[in-house]
Amino acid sequence: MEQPFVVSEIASQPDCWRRAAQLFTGDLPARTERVAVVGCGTSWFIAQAYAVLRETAGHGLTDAFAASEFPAGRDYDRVVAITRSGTTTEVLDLLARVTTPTVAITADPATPVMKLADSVVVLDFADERSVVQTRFATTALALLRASLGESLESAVVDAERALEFPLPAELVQAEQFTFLGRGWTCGLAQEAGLKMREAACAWTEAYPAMEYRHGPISITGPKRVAWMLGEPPAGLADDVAATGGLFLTSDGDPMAELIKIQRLAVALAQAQGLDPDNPRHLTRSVILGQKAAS
Ligand code: F1P
Repeated sequence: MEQPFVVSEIASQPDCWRRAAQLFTGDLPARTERVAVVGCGTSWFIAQAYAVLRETAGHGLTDAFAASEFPAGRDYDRVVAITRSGTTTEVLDLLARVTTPTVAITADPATPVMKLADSVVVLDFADERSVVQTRFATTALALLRASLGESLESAVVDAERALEFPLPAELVQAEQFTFLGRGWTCGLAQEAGLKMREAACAWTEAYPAMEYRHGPISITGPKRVAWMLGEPPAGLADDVAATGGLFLTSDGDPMAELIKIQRLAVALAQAQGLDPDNPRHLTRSVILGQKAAS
């Protein structure tokens, strides 16, 4: 049987991140600019991760919004739009509407975003055949992390390890997954949950880790997983163990941890006979007619 495209796309992430880390980032926001980052679906979750990283690194106020929820009347110096396809309606509508200078990150230089954004960073080498985004999303984040002065070297090494990591049988047999994050990894946790829903129709949830005890813990139990991206809060592992659920975490780069989850999503899809490249009801991008867009 032929491998789905997503398998080789997942495997190419270390190379893509290396390449992204070497790109010119002068078109991306400069220090002190007040920035809004927007996207839809996966791209929104990457926007969330970047927003926290940029602000925490002291580069200036950074907010993330679903493109459809961009607040009217806010004063930003720059809008950063993330869109693999370059065709997502809500993103294009926003770019056409705002008077703030804009920059887009896309995979496809033959799409409308090229004209609608004031400047564009093209990551065509990270484009994908699978509807489900993996490498474009993490490569965009690698680029954004590099633009903040971060070295991606150890992330790349961790990513290579994550590709070899044997997925434990109890993970493949689990019936529910809760992904947890703190700071910038809250966006990654959301992306992890989305990946498993899209590719494997899995029951997943995602929360900031400290919110887990405020209700979501009721879901965890035997055959269910709580998976922390990044460093767990004190006592969380014990709290999950007390439910009978499986707690997972690692010291590696959280983007590498996401790779393990992408691989699990593919494994779960294949175990059910699903095509992880083409999830049901999903298209490469959402292009709305005029009525639905308003
Ligand atoms: C955004 C997106 C994807 C989702 C699906 C529909 O696409 O919401 O995250 O998986 O493919 O489109 P884009 O704006 O980044 O191309």
